[in-house]
Amino acid sequence: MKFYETEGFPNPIRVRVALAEKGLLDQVTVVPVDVMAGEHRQAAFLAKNPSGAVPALELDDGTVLAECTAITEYLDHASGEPTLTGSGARERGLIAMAQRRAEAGFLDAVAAYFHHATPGLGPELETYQNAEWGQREKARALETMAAIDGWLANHEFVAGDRFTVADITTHAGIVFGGFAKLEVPASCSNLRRWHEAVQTRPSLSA
Ligand SMILES: N[C@@H](CCC(=O)N[C@@H](CS)C(=O)NCC(=O)O)C(=O)O
Repeated sequence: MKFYETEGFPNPIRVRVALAEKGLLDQVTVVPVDVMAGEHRQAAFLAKNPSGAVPALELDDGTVLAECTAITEYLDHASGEPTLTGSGARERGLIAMAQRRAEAGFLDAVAAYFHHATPGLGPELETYQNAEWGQREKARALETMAAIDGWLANHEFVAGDRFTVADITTHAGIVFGGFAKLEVPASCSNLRRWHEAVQTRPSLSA
């Protein structure tokens, strides 16, 4: 498999963590994509992923998967028992709910703040900005951090009692917060404690 990524960027990190959790890192060839040089918007990459975003995963039969949740779903079912996306109807539903809330309300909201209300990736790449919307998304990200903090008051992990795709998405939100200079507030002590703990997992330092 080919893993198209930009090292250190939040969304590729989601797939890198999923690959490590599933023990599949040694089965991918990493293909670096130079986002800062605009490579993701050039024809060769758009032919792989018309969304013009990293990451993408090209399977050995040529199929290209994009969108981290879809890639994680594939990896989770491609190798052994599903662990990251749950097993059984109830657990799968709960994990998908937590994942989506963390993605839309936190990770994507931080991304919108970064791209619209800060210099983002710079004038060459940020061709449309709407600062007012970016600020609204910043507020949404802070609200969602508080919500996740509440979930973590009762559970060890974001979607319950085991590490799942919802934890990966939340970790990526915090990584993106680093790009946007939007830290987890001190009031979110559960979220901070959780993040310190999950960072000790080998998959997060892979
Ligand atoms: N929803 C997509 C988001 C992908 C995404 O936005 N990736 C960022 C890197 S973290 C990107 O390619 N940005 C390029 C740009 O903003 O021009 C996913 O789950 O993969």
